[in-house]
Amino acid sequence: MAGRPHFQSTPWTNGTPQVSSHGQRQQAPALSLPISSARIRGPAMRQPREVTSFSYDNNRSLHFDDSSLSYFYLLQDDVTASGGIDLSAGYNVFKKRDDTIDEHLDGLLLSLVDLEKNTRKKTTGDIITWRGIVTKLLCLPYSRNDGFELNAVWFDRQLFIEEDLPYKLATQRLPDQRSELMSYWGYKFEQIATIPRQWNECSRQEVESRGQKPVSNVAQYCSVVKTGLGDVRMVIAGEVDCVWDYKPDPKDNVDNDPKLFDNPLDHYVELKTNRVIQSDRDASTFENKLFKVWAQSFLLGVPKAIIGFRTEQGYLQTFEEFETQKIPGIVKKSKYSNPYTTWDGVDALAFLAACLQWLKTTIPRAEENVVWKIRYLPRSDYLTASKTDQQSFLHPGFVKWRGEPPMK
Ligand code: 0WD
Ligand code: CA
Repeated sequence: MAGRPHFQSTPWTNGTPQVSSHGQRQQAPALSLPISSARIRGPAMRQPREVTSFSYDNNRSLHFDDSSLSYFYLLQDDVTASGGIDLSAGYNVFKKRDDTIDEHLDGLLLSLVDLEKNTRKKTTGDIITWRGIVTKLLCLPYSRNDGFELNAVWFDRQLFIEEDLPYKLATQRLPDQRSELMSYWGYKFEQIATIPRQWNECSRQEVESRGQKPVSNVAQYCSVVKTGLGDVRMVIAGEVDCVWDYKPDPKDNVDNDPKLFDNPLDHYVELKTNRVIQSDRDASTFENKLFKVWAQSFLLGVPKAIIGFRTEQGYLQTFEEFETQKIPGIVKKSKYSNPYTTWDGVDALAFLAACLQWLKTTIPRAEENVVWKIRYLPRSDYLTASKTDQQSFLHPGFVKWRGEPPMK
């Protein structure tokens, strides 16, 4: 599959008339990417590689270490014996992060400053962003109902992309009580399925009382990964829920020999909850969700997802492991897959490759510090790019660091 990307003949840009899916000619907006046809088939993939990691503590302070990394610990017997673990427990004392605070790319950029101070090397890559943003782009061909806006800026010959939080806040559906509770179940599951250090380093008390403390989504552990698709190299950071067993210490690790290298990414696990599957409809909904789990985990090189299945009332009944690389096949083969929304991982990646290439080549790289807006309007077929007069959103500490002579 790897090798020279094949460019689809459909041009992407500059008001070129596009043939819509109905065969009618439509005028594309300026600087736009047609989502239904933009593809680079069989793009070369780079194996994701962790370059650093960082943690937010329970007060949302940043630490350039693995202090908020969790370890998976959940026994099926414990789940079964309890007759179902109540995931609503402690909802009234949930410590929820204020998601109206705009953090831009701050955690990621400051972790790069820390890394680069230590290595004395600039972190290479064309695009630097959060994993969640790339997940949105990867899923876009199959996920057309929600609009979004991104801000993008070239700086120091790299393209930085963030989500526009004011747009997100202004357009997101106000969560009703039930969806607030359901999202709490996800965090509660993370809490009861993990411990703060390896099992043999935790006291029995810490292990057994892990479900008693208030749930918080303030602390997070993030991995920063170099990866790439087609001609575009990326540095992406994403939250990692836990490790399966342990995280290899880079100091003890051999990374110049692939046979001896204990890759930290191989140990990571994504946690999710889903309702227990009782009907074809449940199965079809679950398979759509699995595809998003695949997209999210695949981008960061997370090999495993563990899904906690809960009842309609939020009682955890069981959990199951899914290997990330097997998910597209599972969804494709399943007789439950909804014929109207057949996901295709290969096609989604072909779109992402075209999309990244479009971003890299459309936003003028000579115009450093000019903020561009990337827009997707709900149900439209285009991603558009336009120039703004907004101020750059890059953290001043990062800008200052990159401006210092030793980095050049
Ligand atoms: O442009 C920005 N300012 C963005 C910042 C866009 C996307 C994410 N972020 C932030 C997140 O708050 C987080 O600190 O980046 C960091 C890493 O995020 P990510 O891994 O790129 O985000 P994503 O892949 O969308 O989500 C992963 C997890 C979620 O878990 P589930 O199981 O639902 O995928 O990150 C958490 C959430 O647990 N998360 C959040 N938690 C609280 N508030 C938020 C949020 N706004 N967004 C993601
Ligand atoms: Ca999760």
